[in-house]
Amino acid sequence: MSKNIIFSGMQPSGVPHIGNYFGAIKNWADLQDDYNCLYCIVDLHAITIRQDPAELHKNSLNALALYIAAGLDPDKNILYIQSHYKGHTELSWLLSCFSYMGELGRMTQYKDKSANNPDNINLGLFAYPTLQAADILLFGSHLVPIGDDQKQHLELTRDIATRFNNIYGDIFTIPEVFTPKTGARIKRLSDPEKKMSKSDGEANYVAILDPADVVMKKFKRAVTDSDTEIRHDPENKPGVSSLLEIYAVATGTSIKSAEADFDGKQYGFLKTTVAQAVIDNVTNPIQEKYNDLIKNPDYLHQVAKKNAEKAAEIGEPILTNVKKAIGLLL
Ligand code: AQP
Repeated sequence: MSKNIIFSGMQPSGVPHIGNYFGAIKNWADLQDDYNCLYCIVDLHAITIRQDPAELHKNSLNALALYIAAGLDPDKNILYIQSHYKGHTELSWLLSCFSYMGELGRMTQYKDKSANNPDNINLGLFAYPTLQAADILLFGSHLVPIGDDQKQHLELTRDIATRFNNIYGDIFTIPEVFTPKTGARIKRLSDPEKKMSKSDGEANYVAILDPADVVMKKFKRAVTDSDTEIRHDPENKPGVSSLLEIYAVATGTSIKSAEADFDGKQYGFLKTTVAQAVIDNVTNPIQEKYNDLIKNPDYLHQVAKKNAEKAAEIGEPILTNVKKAIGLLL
């Protein structure tokens, strides 16, 4: 029996951070043996915010190297760049005729990114969730592993697919969401009320490619509170709780046992221990492999090309079914 399909992606809008890793990439690696997985670098999503061309170009190939360095096997998974397979934009247009202005306008990400970029509230930013729906539905995906912030978009994908199926029959698979129990929303160290985000600038996030001393420095500056007790209480102690969560996901322990490890300890010790856990278990091992891979851009281009072809092999029959159902002349 063939395996169920997973689709997920990440924007090459900056160097990925530990939120992207714990919320998404780490879980992708954990799921790769049990599913047929497409893990995409969603460059078309990234350009909904103005990107520097040279940076975007560099970040796209670097993201591919990072996927592999983080444990995604390029022979087992379909690792590719979104713009290399035209099926994404083609299905996105078709689905835009089944996406309502009202529902797109209600998306939190649209509201946040519009507020942060008032001079560039473009159509692509508004239609971002329709392109995301196309990414997912194009491959008959069963499961979509994402961080918390993308749950609302996944709900919308399900609504669009259901709406389409109600009109034309069972064309789309309705995907399920997968979010990790811990690590689905890693907070900014400087402001633990907000989620860590690539677009906040590197000073505000712990990048997977930050050298060990930089990771340590960023954690040492983490905002905590004026109390002294180390316990998990997100409402009253967001900074300390966030550090405990990062420690738990970085070491593979539960929040309860993370709390026990720091019982009676001081905040300074908590910060440096969490930093060291991230360095030892995440950033250092990934960087070691990444630094090798990035020396060989030809190999990375080959992986991207071959895998975009594999994606098209899965996507084309589904795209054809959609066009037939709508009544386009083929
Ligand atoms: N802080 C986070 N904690 C846990 N998961 C997170 N993700 C993002 N931030 C966190 C998850 O990472 C995957 C890839 O995200 P993305 O690059 O497609 O876009 P995003 O969600 O908008 O992430 P960023 O870092 O905030 O990017 P920018 O600033 O460019 O918009 C997704 O599964 C996401 O949930």
